[in-house]
Formats: sequence, structure tokens, C-alpha cells
Amino acid sequence: GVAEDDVRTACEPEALKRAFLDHLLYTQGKTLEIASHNDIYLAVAYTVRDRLLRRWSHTSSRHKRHGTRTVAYLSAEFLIGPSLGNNLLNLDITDALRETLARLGIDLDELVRREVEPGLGNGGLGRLAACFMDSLATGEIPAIGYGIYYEYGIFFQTVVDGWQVENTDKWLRFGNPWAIHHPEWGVEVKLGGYTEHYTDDVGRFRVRWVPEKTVWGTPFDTPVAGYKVSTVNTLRLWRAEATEEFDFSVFNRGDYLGAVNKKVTSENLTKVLYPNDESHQGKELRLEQQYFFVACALRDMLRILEHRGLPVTEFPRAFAVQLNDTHPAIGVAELMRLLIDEYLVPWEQAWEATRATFAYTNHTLLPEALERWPLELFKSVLPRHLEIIYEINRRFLNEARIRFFGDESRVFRLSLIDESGERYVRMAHLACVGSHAINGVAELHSTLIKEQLLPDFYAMWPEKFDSVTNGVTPRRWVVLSNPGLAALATEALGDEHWIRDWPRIAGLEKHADDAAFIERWQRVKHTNKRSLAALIRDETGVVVNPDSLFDVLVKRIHEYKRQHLAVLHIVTRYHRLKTQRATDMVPRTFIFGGKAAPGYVRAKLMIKLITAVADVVNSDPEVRDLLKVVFLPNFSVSKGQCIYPAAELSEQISLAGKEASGTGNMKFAMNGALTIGTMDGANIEICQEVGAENFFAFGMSADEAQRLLRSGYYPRDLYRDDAELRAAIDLIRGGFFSRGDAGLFEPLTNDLLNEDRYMLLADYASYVECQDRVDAAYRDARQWSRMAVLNCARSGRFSSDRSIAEYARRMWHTSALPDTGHG
Ligand code: 26Q
Repeated sequence: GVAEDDVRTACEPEALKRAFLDHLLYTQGKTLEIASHNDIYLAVAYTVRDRLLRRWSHTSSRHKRHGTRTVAYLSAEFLIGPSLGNNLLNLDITDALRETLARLGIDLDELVRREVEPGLGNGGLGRLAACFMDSLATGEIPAIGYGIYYEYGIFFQTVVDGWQVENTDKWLRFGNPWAIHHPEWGVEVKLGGYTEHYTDDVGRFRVRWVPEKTVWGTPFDTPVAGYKVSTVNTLRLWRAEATEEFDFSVFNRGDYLGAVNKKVTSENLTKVLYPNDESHQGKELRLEQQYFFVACALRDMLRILEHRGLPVTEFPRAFAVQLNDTHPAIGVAELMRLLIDEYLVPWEQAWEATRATFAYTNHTLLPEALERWPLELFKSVLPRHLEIIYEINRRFLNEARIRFFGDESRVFRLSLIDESGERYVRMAHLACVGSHAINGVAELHSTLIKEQLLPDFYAMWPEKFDSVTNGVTPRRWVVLSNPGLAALATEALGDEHWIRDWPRIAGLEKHADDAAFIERWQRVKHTNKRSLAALIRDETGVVVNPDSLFDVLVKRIHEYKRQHLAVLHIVTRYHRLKTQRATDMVPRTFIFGGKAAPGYVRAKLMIKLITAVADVVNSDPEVRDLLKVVFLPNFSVSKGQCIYPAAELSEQISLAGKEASGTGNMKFAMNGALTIGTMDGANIEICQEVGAENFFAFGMSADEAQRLLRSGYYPRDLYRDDAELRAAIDLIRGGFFSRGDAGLFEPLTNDLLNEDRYMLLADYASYVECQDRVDAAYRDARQWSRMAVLNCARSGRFSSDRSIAEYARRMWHTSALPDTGHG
């Protein structure tokens, strides 16, 4: 493809300049003299997009010609982050474009820095989908990501008086140059209504779904380039609008305002991303969103199949559909509906095809996060799907009765319908039954799925259960975010192969004892810390010391992630400083970031606790620069890119057994931060890889935590018996951090003393003791940096390239389709 670059898409400086100026004038309608920052950004983006599209059209025709299996990654979230820098990197035109623009007086790096990112995801799950899209393209695996083109992404967080305030994220305000709208590939999606069973004119039993309403879905395609390969895959996100017939019918009745109103209602469907992760609420609009994008995706796959001249029975050979959690699990029933009702495929054959098509990734064990839809609600939105689910369930339970002869309680537990109280559809059960493969996202998590979450399914189909440990893309999380480290790695390793083959980073290990290398490593880290300090000053006004230990906890705010355990530790340090002249303490800067779901009152109070402690500690002259606490507002992909490279200590302190994997932990390790963490999620594997001597492990194991909980857990006893813990909790609940308002943090402190579901008090002593060992280790800067280098060098397993290779081989049965240049 690249060889055929024409005058429009060539990558030499002259061609880039021509293209940029053309777009500025003919797309933006501006000359350089009057162009705004946004005009220039858009013209640059269009210049880059042209080059993506040239490769994209080659990739599409190659995929069509070869007819290999395409991965369809279905996800309600894709948290892709800013695009410009990443596309330049993957197209390998950063330097050429930087030079070209510099000659026109334009600073490319500033354009990259100021890009506003689409926040089309909540956190880990959405970001994982984005890393996977990068690795799929880099691995040249034919793939399409399917999701929702939300008009409003995750809210923009500000902090007012220490409290989180949510602001709307109207990310499309200045235009989105990366996506191309394709109204011609629009599809109609039915919702609500009822079904009619009838016999057709040739005597077949048929079902007709008579919907209450229909909406029109149209795709926005974002090209996703692989790193220095010609493959460009597609991220296809769907937007809902009113159907035309629908409008006409109302117009004809003369109800103009009514018609406009219905149009608005249709558009509501993809208006906003639900900002709560890990807590499911049975909201009708959310179910409609899920069905909407899945119905669009499957219709689109059928269109592609037809375009390739293949019959519908070839569906599983043409597509491997991966369900990113249960959010798209309705796809199982939808594919069945399409095959049975519309293509008249017999049930058994349709079911076999469906199972061969789908695979399901679980991302959580938390009971409150498992999706269940009240039966009545489900029926009112998807009446036909409920019938199909009943039939899937009837056949499945008959199979289970034979397999588990006489064990009706097991059949009850396996059912797709929860009948223990109010009746619900269990989406995880639907996903399990309808998939040929089910996986967790880290070793421990996959074990717990088999033993605790879905033991009855595991007993029935042990061969379906698998584990694929998450990974993150080293392109964004090292090369783009940490250019200093990237340059050092390339120099030390002699080439850039590590960028596409991350395990080669192991080659840094032999430099871990080389004083000159360590010195350069430290300079890189220090530079990154200075940039983060500048960002912190700009955003919060707090001045932090770049020579202090940067101790970072960034992730969604949740009780199970235990940000308040970190606060207890900080308060303990503060208490030591005030009561003992603890002058030998290592100066630390504690950096927090993360969003709380707007309706999650406790999590918002945890933010207030962090900022309240920060206010007191930061302004106490006695503390000097031994302790600084900052809450950096609006943690996002862009913020992450500034934070991970500057971090020295990565806080991964969830209660063991609660964090499915974590992926921030991997970004930190790759950037040479040491982890202080529990034996939870992928922390366990990170500890294994980097070596226990280079990892600060603390707290109970998942087993120990469960045993303690079962044998009777009394947090108040721990409070009574540990003077430092008591002092910390008493300072908080006595109102010391809330101007005497003793009631403010009571919901948190009372809970810790009485229930403490996430067992902070049980892990507190171990955590504080471990933090003391961190201090001791940090005092020896050479030794600390050595450990940091080893963390990076031994993070080879945590590239999403490895995760994708495992999915491709074990669940998708698909492989790379590289561009040989020979057609
Ligand atoms: C569900 C129903 C209704 C509304 C919202 C939701 C919803 C939305 C987002 C439920 C869950 C999420 C996100 C979950 C998530 O991010 N999980 C994280 O996934 C990461 C990638 O596998 C893991 O590393 C984390 O451990 C896990 O918490």
C-alpha cells in the first residue's frame, strides 16, 4: 500500500505541507494568517486521516479478497484517548510532520498536547478495548470494533471546595476529524411492542415482531492504524437517530411538534455514556443502548457477509464475536433471532452457529456489578428476545437435568432466569450458554470465576473456561507518554524492535547495574517528575517537590479499591510527624486521581476525605515538604500519559479477590514504578514476573480474606488493639480534617468500625509496615532505580500484543493477515 502513495497521501515533507495547506483552505476555509488553533489542528488531523484512509482502503480490499475470519470486538466502551500523536507514531510520520509544520511556524507537539480526547468509556474496561484495537491492528489481525458513538462521554470532573462536581463532556463541540460518518450503511433497529405467531403462506410457523418504535442507527468509522504496518482496521461506533418512515407517518397526521419530539426521543438513545462502572442499575435506556449497538453490529456483519457473496450459514467462519463483559450479551439472542426469524435457519443449526461465533470475557466478580434485567422491563423492550431466551433456557436446562441427574437445586442456579425473588434475566448466564469460550482477565480472577462465580457452568463445561491476562499497548503507554524512556531503551537495546515486541525490553536487565545507565534512567524519571509537578501546579496550585517520592494512586474511586486505606496511611504519617519528631521520614508526594460515579455517595465522600486531608497537611508548616497530598482532577487517558511516566510508587491496594485484573498496574510497571500492592488481580502476576524482592506486597491473600470473613470479622477489635490505627481513625472522625465537623466522614468511619466490607482494618498494619519498607528502600537511590529498571525490563508479559495473540489462537482461531505487497 505504502508504495502506491500518490501525491495526496505521500509522506515527504513537501507533500505533507501541500496537504496541510490544502485542508486548511479547502476544508476549513482559512488561510494561515487567520486560522485558529482549532482550524490548524483540524487541517493537520485531516492530513493524517488521508494517509490512514489510503491504507484503510487497501486493508479492506485485502480482507475481502482473502475472506479470512474477522474479529468483531463488541464493547459498550472504547476509551481511545487522543488520536493525533498515536496516529503519527503508528504511521511513522511524526518527525516529517513536525519539521514541515515548524517551517510554517506551527508547533506540532502543542497540537498533540492540546487535543481533547473522546471520553467514550468509564475506566479499565473501555481502555482495555482501546489497547486491544491497537494490538489487533499492529498484529495485522482483521478486526472491527463495534460500539456506541455517545454524544456525551464520561463527565468532566472538577473539584469545588474539595467535592467532585460533574460537568458535561460535549466532546464533539469542535468537530471530530478522525471519524467518517456513513449514513449509507444505516440500519433500522426495532424496540418494544409485541410478537405475533402465525403460519406463513407455505405453512411454516413464523414469528413477527411488531415493534412499538424503531430507531435508525448510522456508523461513525474511525480508522485504527497498526504500528508501522500497512494494516488499518476500523472502530465502528453507532449513533441513533429517528427513522424516516417514522417521521413521515407522524407528519402525515399533521403532528409536526409530535414528530420532532419523537425524533428527539430517538436521539436520546446514544446521548450519554452511563457513568457508573461496577454497579449495575436496571435502567431501560441502558438496555436499549446495549441492544441498539449490538443489533447494528450484527446487521452490519450480515451486510459484509452478503457483500462478500457468502451465505448466512458462513457467519461463524467469517466472524469471531468477542463480548466485552455482558454489556453486549444480548447479541446471543439477537443472532438467534436473525437466523431463525429472518433467515429461517432451523433452531439447532442456528444455535450451533451462534455458539461457534461468540466468546465472552468477564471483568468482574462483584455481585452488584452483574447485569440482571427485571423480566417485565426486559419484555417491554425486547419481547421477541425474551421468548428466544426462554427457549434457549428450556433446552439448556433439559441438558443440565440429564448431566446433573436429580440435582434440581443446581438447575435452579444455572437458569438464565433468576427466580429467587423478583424475576430477572441473568446476562452472564446468557453469555456463558451462548459462547464457546469464557475467560477471566487475570489468573486469580479466572480461578475465582470457575470456583465461585460460575461453578455450575464450570462443572458442566470445564473446557470452555480459559484465562487471558490483560495487557496494555506499549505504543501509547511508553513510546508516546515517555519519550525519554523510549529513547533510552532504543539506545540500550540497539534498535526499536522492542516497540512491536515488548518482551525484548528484557534486554534492559543487563544494564541494571551499569552506573551510567542508571544515571540516565534517573534523569529521565526526574524530567518526567518535573513535568508532572508543573501540571499539578497549573491544575491545583499546589507546589510539589520533584525530589520527593512520587507515590501515585489513580483509578476509579471505589470502596473495593480502598483509596481510603491510602488515606489512613497518610494520616498515620501525619500523626507521627506531629507526635514524634519523625524527621527521618522520606519526603513524599501522594498523588490521587479518579472519578466517582455521580450517584455513589460514599465514593464522593472519599474524594472529599482526600482533599480535606490534603488541605490540612499541605498547609501545616511543621510538615514542611515531608508530606504533600494532591488530588489531580479529571483523571483521563491524557492525564494518565503525564502521570505514569513520573510515578515512582504505584498503589494497587484493592482487597484481594476484588480487582479482576487492573491495567494501570501494568502501565506503572512498564514506566519503571515499583508497586505496593495486594495479591489481587494481575498484581500477583506482576510480582511473579518482577520478583518478590522488587515488589512491595502486603495484606491478606484472597483465600485468607475469605476465611477471615467467614470465621467472623470484627474490625472494632482491630481498632481497639492498634494505637496508630485508632489515632488515624479518631483524627478523621473527630473532625480534625473537617473544621470540627465530626459528622462529615462518619458514613466512612462508622462503616470501617462496624462492617468494613473491604477489610481495610485487617490490612492496615501490614500496609503501614510495608510503606516503612518503601521508605527504607527509597533512601538508597541507586538500589531503588535498579529495582525500577528491573520492573520495566520484566514487564514483557503485560503488552496487549501478548493478550491479543492468546485470544487469536485460543478463542478466535484467527491469525495475522500481513500485507505482503503482492496483492
Ligand atoms: C453496567 C450496567 C449499567 C451501567 C454501567 C455498567 C458498567 C459499565 C462499566 C459496568 C462495568 C463497567 C466497567 C467495568 C470495568 O472497568 N472493569 C475493569 O475491567 C478492567 C479490564 O479488564 C480490569 O482490569 C479491572 O480490574 C475491572 O475492574
